[in-house]
Amino acid sequence: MTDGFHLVLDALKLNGISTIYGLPGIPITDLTRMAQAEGLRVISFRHEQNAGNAAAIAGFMNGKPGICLTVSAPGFLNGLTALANATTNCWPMILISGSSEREIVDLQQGDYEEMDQLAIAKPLCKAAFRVLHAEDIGVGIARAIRAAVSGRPGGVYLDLPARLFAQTMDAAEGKNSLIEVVDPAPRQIPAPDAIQRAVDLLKNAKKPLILLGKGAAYARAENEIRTLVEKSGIPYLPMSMAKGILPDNHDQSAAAARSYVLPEADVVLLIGARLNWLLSHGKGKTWGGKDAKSWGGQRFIQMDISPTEMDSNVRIDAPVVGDIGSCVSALLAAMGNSWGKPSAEWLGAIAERKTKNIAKMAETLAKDPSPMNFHSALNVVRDIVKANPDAMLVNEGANALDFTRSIVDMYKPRKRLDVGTWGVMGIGMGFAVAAAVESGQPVIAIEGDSAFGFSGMEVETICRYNLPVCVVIFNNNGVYRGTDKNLSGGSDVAPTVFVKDSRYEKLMEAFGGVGVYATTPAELRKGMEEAIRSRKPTLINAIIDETAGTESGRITSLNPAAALKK
Ligand code: ADP
Ligand code: TPW
Repeated sequence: MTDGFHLVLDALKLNGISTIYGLPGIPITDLTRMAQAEGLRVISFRHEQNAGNAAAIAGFMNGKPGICLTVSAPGFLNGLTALANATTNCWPMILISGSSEREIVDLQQGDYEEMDQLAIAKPLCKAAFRVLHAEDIGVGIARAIRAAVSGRPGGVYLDLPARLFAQTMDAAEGKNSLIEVVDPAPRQIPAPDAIQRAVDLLKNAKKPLILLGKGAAYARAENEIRTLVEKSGIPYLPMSMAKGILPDNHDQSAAAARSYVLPEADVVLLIGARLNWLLSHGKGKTWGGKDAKSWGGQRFIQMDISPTEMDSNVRIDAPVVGDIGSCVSALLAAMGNSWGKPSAEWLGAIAERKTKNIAKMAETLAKDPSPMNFHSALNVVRDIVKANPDAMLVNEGANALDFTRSIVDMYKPRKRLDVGTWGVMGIGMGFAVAAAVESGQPVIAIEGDSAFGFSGMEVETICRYNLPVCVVIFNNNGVYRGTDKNLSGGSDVAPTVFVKDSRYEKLMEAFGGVGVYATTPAELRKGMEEAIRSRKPTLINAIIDETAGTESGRITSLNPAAALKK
């Protein structure tokens, strides 16, 4: 005989899933024990949101669903933020939660941790399923996997009521009921006429630009993209998590001339990037429009697996629907050797801005103020990442995020993991754990002090599994900075201000890791080098000038009060 517990685990294993991120309790404690016994790796967290974030980013890194396992109602809800975030970012993840007895939940009779979890999950994820009978476990898991990874990837909720686990069935029948999913994320080949439209636009472009998004990183299409970029000679801009698809020091990167190329480009090829708020919705002043809402005159080609993404913000003249690898390959085949290089005038103007901006940045980075500021600290991080291009970089905060993104070059794809489409705080330690577990590489987490607080307790998890994670907290005594004043003049500090000179490094020491208190770039460098060399869990409390940050980092203008000030 077999039972629900084992059928769930066997179905996961059959589909190549080897790690579960979760937090035990009724009704899934035994499932976590049995999972370990069956050879799965179970990474047990201190809060489900962090386990969920770990599963989500494992999905991004591997292109197969990361699994988060939680208890019912409150545990499920704690995991749900991560599930919604995974869906928003188009990352495949499956949140599996135990749930209470259906009959009692549906009559609202007050069961232990009673909640109609399936109904609550549905609007927040790509698909949601419940399995009531042991013989359906195979189908339930197959459907969850397909829903998570096919087409536009996303989060899937799988509801497993407590009673399911103890159901038994004949072992051979059970085995036969499981499904090994064949081709879970089928390639989607773009239509030839769609490619032709893209070719026509590109051939007539005077100032073409390629924009790479994290969908392109997810699609593992770096080889095709490199060929496209280099054969076409077209300058490109990487979105945050697309950094490293091509190395950031590539000649054709226009990142250092972003504010010049966006308004100037005439044809823009979007590859796995949405025209959402992060790209000013494809219009307005960023794009050369005359006011906040007007079109800048660009013609867009968009490569994306989701047909309904097209025209979501501005007109897409050449929609190319398919997986990125297939789309880029088809474009390359259609162009053959007929690429003419973009005009010397366009490339020259970009090069000129790049050179100027890079020189300006080098000057800023070379300064050594006391206390440290974001630049002098990031100058160190930049060197360390350059020397360790295989290391994973996790990044959250406001200023800590924006400055790291623009200063720290990435050299390989899918190494930079950050706050993504929502700009959500709290991904830090969950991402760091998964980054270490999934890659085996050292992890550097650059964290604002506020951002770190959302998941800080997972430093115990990092120590427990002895993960090679180096957390660097840019400590400027608060959210954005530490200098706000209470407008009432009362004795409470302002809402953005924390305890001054907090000793975050002692948190890591509390669990046996290494704590470093760094007030100079040299101390920061030494701490990071040692962390990478030793692979010991390390937390560096990097003291940053508390006046250094700006409100909301680069997105100050999104604060409603900014409109009042205009
Ligand atoms: P960024 O934030 O980097 O700009 P987005 O998350 O906005 O990127 O966009 C990613 C896009 O990539 C989504 O529209 C998604 O549908 C698309 N996408 C994800 N995976 C693939 C894939 N394998 N092939 C094609 N498009 C994909
Ligand atoms: C779940 C709002 C955006 S950035 C940030 C908050 C609270 C922290 C900024 O301070 P930090 O970084 O981390 O110290 P720095 O370098 O600027 O000093 N809750 C969630 N998500 C978001 N985005 C917020 C709140 C926010």
